[in-house]
Amino acid sequence: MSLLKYLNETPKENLNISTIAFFANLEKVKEISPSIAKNILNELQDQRKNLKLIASENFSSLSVQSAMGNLLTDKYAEGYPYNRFYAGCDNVDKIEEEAANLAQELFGADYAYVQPHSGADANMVAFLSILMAKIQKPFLEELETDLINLTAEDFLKLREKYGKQKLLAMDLYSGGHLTHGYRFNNSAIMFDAYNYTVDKETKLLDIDNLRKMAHEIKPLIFLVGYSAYSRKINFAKMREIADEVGAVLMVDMAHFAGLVAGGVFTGEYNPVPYAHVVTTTTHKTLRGPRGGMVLCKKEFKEYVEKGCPSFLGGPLPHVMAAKALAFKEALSDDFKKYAHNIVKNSQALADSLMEKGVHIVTGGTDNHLLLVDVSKSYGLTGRQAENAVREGGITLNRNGLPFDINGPWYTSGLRLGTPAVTSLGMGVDEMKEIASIIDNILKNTKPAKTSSGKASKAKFETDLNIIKSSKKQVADLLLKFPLYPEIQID
Ligand code: DSN
Repeated sequence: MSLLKYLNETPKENLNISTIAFFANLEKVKEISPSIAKNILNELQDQRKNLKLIASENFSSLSVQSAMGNLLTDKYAEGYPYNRFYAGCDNVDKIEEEAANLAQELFGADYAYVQPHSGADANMVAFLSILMAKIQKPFLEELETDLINLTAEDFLKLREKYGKQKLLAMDLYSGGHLTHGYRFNNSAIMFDAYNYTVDKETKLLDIDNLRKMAHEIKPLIFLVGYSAYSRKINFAKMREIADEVGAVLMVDMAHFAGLVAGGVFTGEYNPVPYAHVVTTTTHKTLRGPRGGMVLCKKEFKEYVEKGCPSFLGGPLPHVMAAKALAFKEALSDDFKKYAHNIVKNSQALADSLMEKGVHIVTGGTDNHLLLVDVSKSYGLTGRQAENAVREGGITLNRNGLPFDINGPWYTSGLRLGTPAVTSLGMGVDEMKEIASIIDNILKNTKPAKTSSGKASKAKFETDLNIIKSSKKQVADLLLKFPLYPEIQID
């Protein structure tokens, strides 16, 4: 259907602004590239047809999306509000200021920097700010000079000092992130990086071991946070450890920011009062546009606000506008209910799977995600399980598990998350149904044999009748909880 057809064929009282806007946008895209327009439409259909359990994704509101798709993308605004390197930034100043103020209100932070384009960028801005506050500042003070007047020789000395700094963060397989000192990432090039793991038996963070490592290593930055750990963390204890060894406590709450904003993680489980610097994405549990943000204590503000030039180029004004809307949405009572329901749903999903004998890492979840050990439960790799489940209409991602012997490509796990299905309005009953669909597919899937007769790590055989019935079950479920019902297209 086209915009004109929709306008002509729909009774005036049924015309819907979201549908008109969606069609109008597609028509404009189509003028230049019909294939891109087609893929945008296909993505909507894909997300409507398949059930999204990717723990790091969500469905942002149509208002958030509208704030993102407009002329603000054309504006350069390097600098920060009211201190720009370009003329004509008056409107962007107001937008960035509003987004930052709302973020400060939402999280109770001293300062919010809303320019980072992603969580990885936010982490880089945070790392550099900490290096400047803790290494550069005293170095310059001692020499009674500034960066511009520093001699080439002394600048080399400063660079040598930067290179010797230690980062202590969670190991990737224990649930940490690539930017937390993984060897293939810039964080391991910038820092002398050390990783703590979870306990071999319980797969939980081992605070005593963490404390021991922190005392041995004495890192400049003690980084806490995860992208695949299903438990809450006591940040008061983490701050205690950081203080004992004189480290800066940095928390990456990219995954659970929505649970902090929504009042699920409070008191000692809320990182903002305890950490010196907090980084996050804005598009996961927080349900905003794709982007990043840094929150910090006053002491770090003068460095964090200079994310450009330290790491970033021009900010994305359209995304900052969308962040402001998302923060406003997150300040509502509805969002609080939503955040609590995310956790109720992930616990229901974990419980239902465990009732079927499925092995869930750590035996459950306190947050929005759970890790299924598909190797122990079904004799499959994560890659086989991810693909089999997708054939049955469920989109999720494979994930390495603590001490995974299958490596980061094949993996032994699936990571399931409930932010998106909760946004659709699903509840505990639906989680039970989803658990049955997943279990039914996976218990009827097995590794295919390679030409040498070994079990393949990628190929699999599955029961096509079960795939067909699962798809139907998923479709029926999604019919009851439609994505963007305001957009009425076939
Ligand atoms: N890709 C994100 C995730 O899925 O957790 C982290 O960067």
